[in-house]
Amino acid sequence: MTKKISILGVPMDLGQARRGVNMGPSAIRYADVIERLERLGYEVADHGDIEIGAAERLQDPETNMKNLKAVADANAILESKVNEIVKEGDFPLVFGGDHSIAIGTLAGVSKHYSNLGVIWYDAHGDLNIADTSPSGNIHGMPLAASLGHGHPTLTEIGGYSPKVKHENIVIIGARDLDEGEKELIKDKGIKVYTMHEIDRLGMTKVMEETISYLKDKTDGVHLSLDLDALDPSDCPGVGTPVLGGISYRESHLAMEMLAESGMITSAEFVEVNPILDERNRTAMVAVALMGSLFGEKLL
Ligand code: 6HN
Ligand code: MN
Ligand code: MN
Ligand code: MN
Repeated sequence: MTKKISILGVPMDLGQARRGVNMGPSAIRYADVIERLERLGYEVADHGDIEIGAAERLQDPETNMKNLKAVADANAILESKVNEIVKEGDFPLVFGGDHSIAIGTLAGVSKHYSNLGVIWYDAHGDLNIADTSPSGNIHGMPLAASLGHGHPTLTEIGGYSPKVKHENIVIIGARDLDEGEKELIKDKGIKVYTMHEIDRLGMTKVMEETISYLKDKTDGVHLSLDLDALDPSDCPGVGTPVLGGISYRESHLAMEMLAESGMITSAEFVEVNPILDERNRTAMVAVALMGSLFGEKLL
């Protein structure tokens, strides 16, 4: 991993319905992320927050998506900022905001790799398109959009599509998938470790398999970590909590194994909503996981 980390905050809350997730980047900074990473020997540059437009009053009648234009505009800006960071040779570390921002992060990163891998650590698949979405919320669509599925306003951000191939992604922690998402997973043979596999195999095996699945066929790997992958008892501050999630300890182990693999080239931590949280706990978990991802050791 490079020794320079560039942080970008994306106070996006237009990809879903619960206000407060726009304060995620502040909550993560308040949990002393910069100090934590600096202690590990990194040079950390905080590029501040991207500006997010206003919510649209009406759901787009044609597409059934909420705030399509504002979400797309912010993601286009995010794409160019992330692109610059990668060009500089720095490690892009993005703080959300809701998960719709993964569209822009991946658009900015993927043009620098011919075979980008993605680890999608999430209770959800985020594989909806407007037609399969039960909510019209774009935060349920970013992985589909990055694979080239859905509305061109989302798939074409950065001017190219797709950003990632179906065989280069691994979803970890899934336990709430919509029907259309399940079909896409089966149809394309997408690699998914649901909670069932995590219980059955244990996190060690899941991460060993994930790392060897991606290692030889990718030239970079992006980690997109939605805090709702973790159990709500560890991370209550998320907009779409789902019971029966990955524990804090298992997540630490997963991050430590990714650190050892040396394969992660960019990362984002999303869906931290301090309004729904208990004493900033979810942001603190996010920062602790970042510590492990960047090589923190207990001894
Ligand atoms: N997230 N599958 C549901 C939907 O509305 O499409 C939930 C999506 C949650 C998205 O947590 O990033
Ligand atoms: Mn998500
Ligand atoms: Mn590419
Ligand atoms: Mn989720």
